[in-house]
Amino acid sequence: MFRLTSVAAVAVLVAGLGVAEAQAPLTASGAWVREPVPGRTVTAGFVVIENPGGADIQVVGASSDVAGTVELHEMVRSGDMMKMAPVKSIVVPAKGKVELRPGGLHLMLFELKKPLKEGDTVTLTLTTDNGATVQASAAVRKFRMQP
Ligand SMILES: [Cu+2]
Repeated sequence: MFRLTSVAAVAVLVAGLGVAEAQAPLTASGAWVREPVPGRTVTAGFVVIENPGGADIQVVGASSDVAGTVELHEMVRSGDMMKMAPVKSIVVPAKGKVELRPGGLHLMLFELKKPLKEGDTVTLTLTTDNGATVQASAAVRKFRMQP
């Protein structure tokens, strides 16, 4: 019994070290994509990215099975208007998270390969600065402004 426990403890320790050495993976949750305006081939995607590791991780790119190109975007103030602009990377802080949401950071999906309707599911893939990828299954939803 003692022996079994020790082996398990060592295995957990080794697995833990392995993850820390290679790279702490990001997790993606709550992903969704806005139903595009009919006839448009561009839309936005949102996801919460968490970094359980002890070092900051940069997301440097994104892709999707339904889009020709995906860019990382932010909203910036221009006079009294909010405009969106591409960003090179999004830093996910160690032991922290970044929330991509309407009005803030988001993914921009261009060259949609098919019309997307509420209820569809698409895949979003994020690429980190060390070449790792994390995938999220994103539900297509209509975006309704809060009253
Ligand atoms: Cu955008």
